Amino acid sequence: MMNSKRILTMQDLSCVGQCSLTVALPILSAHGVETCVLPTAVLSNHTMFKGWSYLDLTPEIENIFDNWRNNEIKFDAFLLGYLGKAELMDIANKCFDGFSNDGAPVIIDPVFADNGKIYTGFDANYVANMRKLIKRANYVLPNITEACFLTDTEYRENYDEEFICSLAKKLTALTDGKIILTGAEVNGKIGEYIYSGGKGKLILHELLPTKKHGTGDIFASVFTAHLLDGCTLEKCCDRAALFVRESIKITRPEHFYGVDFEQVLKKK
Ligand code: PXL
Repeated sequence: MMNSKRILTMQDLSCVGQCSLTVALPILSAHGVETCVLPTAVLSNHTMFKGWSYLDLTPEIENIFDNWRNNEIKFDAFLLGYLGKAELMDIANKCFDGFSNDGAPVIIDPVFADNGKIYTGFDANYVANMRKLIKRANYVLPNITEACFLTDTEYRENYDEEFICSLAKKLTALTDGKIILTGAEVNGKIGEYIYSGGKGKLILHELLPTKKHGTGDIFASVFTAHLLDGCTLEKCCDRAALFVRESIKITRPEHFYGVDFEQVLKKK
């Protein structure tokens, strides 16, 4: 299907790491979406390595906005991932205010925690600002850990559908957007809990024995590509989860910092 949408994805550029922009850009482009980027920072590599350099691009963003304004550039959708600094959330709001075409959806993957822990470099202030930012989201895609932090709920290793549903309901106090809780592990499977219009639905897929870095960013990108194609939320999740599964399966076992998603993209 012809898709002439122009999306802006705002996240960091990790030079090495197969995450954030180096995932979103190829995946969205390959799905036929014109993909523009707003890099929030340049990192030598993502923060799961032993060390990294970090160039904050926040001071440049006003210049970028000035030029977009002068050139009358607008976007049909926004996908936000790892931002890096709390002050970027206000900037994100300015970006939606200034550069949205009518009805442009805002898709936010909060990206600040996983497996019960907040990522290095983030703190309670970042979470507090993210709580405010997701108010603007039409679609918000936290994992279970992020949903717990956002809703001040104690994280649990093991949970059931009722717990997931309670997280989704608590999130409705923070956003009117549709909620897609990702990485929900129940009954030996993994899936998403879609909560929209007061109704929740858990969809489950095969759970693979290995967890890999960057798969959340892949999920969000494939999800967004299908959303812009007009697919149902269920189909967006199914496609995104399948893409992640195929990426994990194809990845060389010795590859420690990401997944070989390029091999999956090549086959599409
Ligand atoms: O995949 C999420 C992500 C994105 N960008 C950077 C990260 C991480 C997760 O650790 O460190 C820089």
